Amino acid sequence: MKIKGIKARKILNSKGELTIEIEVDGFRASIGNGTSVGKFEVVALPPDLDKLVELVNHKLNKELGGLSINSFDDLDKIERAIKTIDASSNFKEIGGNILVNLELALLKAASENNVWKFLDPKVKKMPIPIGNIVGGGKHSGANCPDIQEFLIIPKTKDIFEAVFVNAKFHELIKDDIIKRDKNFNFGRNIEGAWCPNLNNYEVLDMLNKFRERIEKEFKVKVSLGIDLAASGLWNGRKYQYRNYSRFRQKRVLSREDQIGFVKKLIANYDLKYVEDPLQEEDIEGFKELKGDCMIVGDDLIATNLDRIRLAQEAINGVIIKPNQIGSLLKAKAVVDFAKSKKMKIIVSHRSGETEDNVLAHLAVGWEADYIKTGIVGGERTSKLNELLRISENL
Ligand code: 2PG
Ligand code: MG
Repeated sequence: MKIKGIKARKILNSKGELTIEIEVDGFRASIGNGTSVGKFEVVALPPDLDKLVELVNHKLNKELGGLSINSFDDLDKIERAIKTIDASSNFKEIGGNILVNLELALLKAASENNVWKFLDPKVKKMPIPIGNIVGGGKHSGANCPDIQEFLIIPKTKDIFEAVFVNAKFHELIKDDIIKRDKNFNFGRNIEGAWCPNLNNYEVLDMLNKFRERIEKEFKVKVSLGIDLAASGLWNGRKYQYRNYSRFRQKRVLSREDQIGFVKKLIANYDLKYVEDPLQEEDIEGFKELKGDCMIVGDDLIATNLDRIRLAQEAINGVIIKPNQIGSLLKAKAVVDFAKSKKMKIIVSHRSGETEDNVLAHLAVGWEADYIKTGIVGGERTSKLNELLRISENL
């Protein structure tokens, strides 16, 4: 396809913040923004959004208009042109979200909304959704647990079953939360996960017990996982907890204590997935945790090929968030490298999302093992529902 027109507009994300969507020949794309943003990420959006809209509508529209995009690799033409506008290493002038949204809109236009097929028409498997059941950390209020995400992974290859079991787990556990937290008002955090006034252990105990009920009722095994988003707990020297093992019990852990704490959680709760257990610079610490449990790098890697090369011995799973690096080509290079090292691929949303469902297409087209897309709320279910639609064609 030949680009006829590129347009940008300000829209709202799920947190009510302004973000920018890009439209190419009538096809729109917008990817999310983070709340717990890692230090190795590029700038998502520079502060002056009006200036960005202007830049896209005039300069980019003029310079890129007429270019042909007929394959994923053709995005290179776009990335080279962008470099002449913003040559900084962290895209501080133009922002990672603008670049990724532009590329996604181009892929939508080139494929008439069949992005997954455009990426790889021969894909054979669907990514399994990881459900975010209970939340804490930076995604929730101060009386919630310190761990950012308490996750479940249904052990099934049937995508409908996986989506359904995650949703049922989230819906039915509400009654158990009410029993444990008398002040619970059905509060949900920015990703739709419940955020009760409970400490980290209480939540894990509850999930562990509850999963037995779900496994029996729906005949699907369910694994537990967590995203500690530990850079958010790190003050530069220690890890700071506010609801450690009792509600409102403050606790400070050294690096060694944190490693011991995570090892205990993995053993005691049979965790199969642990994301960012340590702060984003501690590659050596991640190595100490590697074992049977999947140890996943999010802030640690920031979808950056140099970072994953450095940390390749330290993790066996990697989060892919295209706006962390501001380039679909670079994100794909991380996917390819991770696959060559037999790591698991988890394509992930951000905590501030839009209703765009294109993330589901990336996860399918890149044959990711898992997709993280929260749990409920239109901006989360839009991706899950799109997975169900895509699966009809596989
Ligand atoms: C994470 C993400 C998504 P954020 O830490 O994995 O859940 O959060 O988008 O706030 O970085
Ligand atoms: Mg994370």
